Amino acid sequence: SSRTPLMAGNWKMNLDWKQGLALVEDLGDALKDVDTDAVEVAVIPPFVDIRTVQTAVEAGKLPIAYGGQDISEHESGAYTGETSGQMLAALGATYALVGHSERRQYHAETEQITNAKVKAAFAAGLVPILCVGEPLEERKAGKHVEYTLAQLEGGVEGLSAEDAAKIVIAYEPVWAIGTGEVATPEDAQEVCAAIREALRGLFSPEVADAVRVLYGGSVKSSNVAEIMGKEDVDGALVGGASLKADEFAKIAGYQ
Ligand code: G2H
Repeated sequence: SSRTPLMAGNWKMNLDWKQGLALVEDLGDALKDVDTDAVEVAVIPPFVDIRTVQTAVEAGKLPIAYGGQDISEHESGAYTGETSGQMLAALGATYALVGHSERRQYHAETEQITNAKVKAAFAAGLVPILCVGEPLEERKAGKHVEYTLAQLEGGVEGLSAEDAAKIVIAYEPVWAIGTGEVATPEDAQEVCAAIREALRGLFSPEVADAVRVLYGGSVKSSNVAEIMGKEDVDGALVGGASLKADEFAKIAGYQ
């Protein structure tokens, strides 16, 4: 396809600024062998590490994009603890992660909130990476596609086709996150294809063709190639395995 693969490393709540700096330096070296024109590489660090990433990128030491793990649905003002899209954009960020299952689970993020955050990201000139995916019970009940598509529809509601064509969707089955349990490539393909098909109906064939759909959940260098071999999987959202420079560079260079 004409979609450039995206390998995004979600550091989650790991690495203080010194550890973040060390990883940024290691990553600069480790990525030297990776063709970063053929695959887009991004990191999604804690907010306190973003300035470090920006500095390395601006110095030409790190050929990657970056983003925030969350974004406020509000523009600015009295929202203690929140980070606005404008603040992320001013740091040179490209992406904002929205609706990660850990946010949905521990911070009660509803579809209404993820939709507001998706819109806040676009309003600030950022690209939202909207995470969707089913818990184990839905998978066992055979309702995983239905459940995931409901999250997708809620998250993209009211978007223009122009914005929708830029969004990134990350399919992360909750039972495969940080558990070492990886969805099979066929599982990933089934839902990623269903997401693309849904986008066709919600927007247009052009939007469906343009949107990158990532898989996330225990992706490692040893399993990334077979997952990436699937037609509708356009990249990976990588958690644990993105905290080591060599491992993340191997994932990015899966080709
Ligand atoms: C899923 C993923 C990255 P991990 O949350 O967002 O994490 O690769 O550790 O399962």
